[in-house]
Amino acid sequence: MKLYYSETLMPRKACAVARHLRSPVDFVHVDLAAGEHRMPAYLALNPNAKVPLLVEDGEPLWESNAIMCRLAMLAGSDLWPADRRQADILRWLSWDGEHFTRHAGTLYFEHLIRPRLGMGPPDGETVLGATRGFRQSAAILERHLGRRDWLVGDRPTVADFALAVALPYAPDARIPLADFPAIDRWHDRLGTLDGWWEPFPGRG
Ligand SMILES: N[C@@H](CCC(=O)N[C@@H](CS)C(=O)NCC(=O)O)C(=O)O
Repeated sequence: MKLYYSETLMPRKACAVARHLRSPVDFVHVDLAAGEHRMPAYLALNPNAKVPLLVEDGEPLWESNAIMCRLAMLAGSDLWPADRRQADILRWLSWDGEHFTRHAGTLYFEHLIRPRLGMGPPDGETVLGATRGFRQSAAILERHLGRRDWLVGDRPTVADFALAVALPYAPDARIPLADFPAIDRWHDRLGTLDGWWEPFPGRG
């Protein structure tokens, strides 16, 4: 099984879960700056030209959330529990893509990726809109986490790995966490899990 990744946000979810579960994957680094994700051989596996990508028995699976779930299924892990909690997890994953990590991801892109790719300084309007959007969605998450340790049930699931994915970059990405102490504490809890802080394999 091969897990194609780069050291960026969405692959971080799949890599952290793979490391956490000690999944038997071969990590394959994709150099986005060199355009490796736009090569015909890669496009044949993922026509979206994006990472991450999991290839299992020759079958490609793209989308980071689907990959986390598949890795958990293969490991028989409760990160993707085989019961009604799945609907709740899907609720948070869907919400995350539209709200929380959508805005946090924009701040990550503006402050970290733009400079890395030589695309110039962050766009002020975009940063303003994303900061406002982040605060609105963070307020909802803050209320939810004020009453519990994990997003769904009493154990971590793929939903926690997904929603918190931008938080390790919060200081540099100027993600305003200081006003959201329950989110901050939840992120500290995630930090105690194997794989969270070192999701990517060393590349010698
Ligand atoms: N919805 C996809 C998004 C994947 C994605 O946007 N990946 C970025 C890296 S974080 C990428 O491959 N960017 C390369 C490009 O757009 O050229 C997922 O969650 O897997």
